Amino acid sequence: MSVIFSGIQPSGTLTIGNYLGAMKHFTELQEENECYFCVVNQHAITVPQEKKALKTNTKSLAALYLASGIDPEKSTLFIQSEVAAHAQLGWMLQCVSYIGELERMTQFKDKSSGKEAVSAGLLTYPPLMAADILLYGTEIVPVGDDQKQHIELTRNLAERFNRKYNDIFVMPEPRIPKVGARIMSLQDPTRKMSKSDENKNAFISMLDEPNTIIKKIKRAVTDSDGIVRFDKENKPALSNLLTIYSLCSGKSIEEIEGMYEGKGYGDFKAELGEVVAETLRPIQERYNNLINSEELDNILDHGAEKANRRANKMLAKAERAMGLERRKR
Ligand code: ATP
Ligand code: LTN
Repeated sequence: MSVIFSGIQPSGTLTIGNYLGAMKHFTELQEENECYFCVVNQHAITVPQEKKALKTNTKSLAALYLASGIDPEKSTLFIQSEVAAHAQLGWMLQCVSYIGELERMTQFKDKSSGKEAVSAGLLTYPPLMAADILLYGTEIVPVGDDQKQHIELTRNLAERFNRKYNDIFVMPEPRIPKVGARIMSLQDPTRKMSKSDENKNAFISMLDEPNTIIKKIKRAVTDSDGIVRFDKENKPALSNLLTIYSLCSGKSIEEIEGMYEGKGYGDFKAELGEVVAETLRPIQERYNNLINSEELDNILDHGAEKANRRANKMLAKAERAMGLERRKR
């Protein structure tokens, strides 16, 4: 039994990239482990968010966790801002971080490039993420490929803190899926699918209607040779669609290539649309039952209580180690 922690930002409606790269794997892990799943709303405000949308997206993400199979009896599901220890330890870890190492983070470079105003929070995002992870004694962090660098930094900060103050933090390991760790944009296969993409045709949202899904896949960019074959180098767009097909249907890539031998992209795309819509259908049904229910609020209240209890213990240890506590608690 290991301690597992992961977080997702409520910065829009989740895409099938978030689902196939991260969320889908959370439900498997909760059977055997002690799991914490978090809606990281304090991470979302590192870039401008509209107040009403942030509130809606926060609840919607919590409902999607549950709809995709997170069981509140087995896992702790909570909202980051409802557990103050995250911001508290986050600050302490900012003071252990160097500006240079934060400036080297790819996500910071991507999200700040070309922007006129960049918040200080966007730069100090990784120590807050490190706090999320380290507060629970986390051993495994299931994430998509893009988060590898942040987990490496978390390990460096934990090691630095342990060496300098006291050996209190557990070293976390990333768990990145072999297939689906980086689902690409449907409009530009060189960029990852992102829920904050301005072009809505670039991603499939987990709450898109079947017709929208089918349309978006029809419009997805391909290439001109008309052969359904996996070749990441030379056919990145087709390879991305094949990956999505395989993960949603449970069929192997070779099997799918065989099914479409001698057929064009039209048939392949139409059937892929159906397969994706069918994967999301039961999740959307459960989501619709949950989104306005009192049950959702009760689960989140209970989750925050459990997370606070656990996180405050590690926070007290860290404060003691740094000399921030006046009296022994
Ligand atoms: P944004 O698009 O707003 O920057 P994001 O989708 O990149 O957000 P999160 O919502 O916080 O970021 O990501 C949640 C999880 O989904 C993380 O584990 C991340 O690695 C994973 N993830 C994000 N995009 C993809 C993708 N295209 N393919 C696979 N996994 C992904
Ligand atoms: N940085 C992540 C979201 C995130 C996270 C976490 C993931 C915040 N805190 C803790 C795993 C563990 C992202 O942008 N996808």
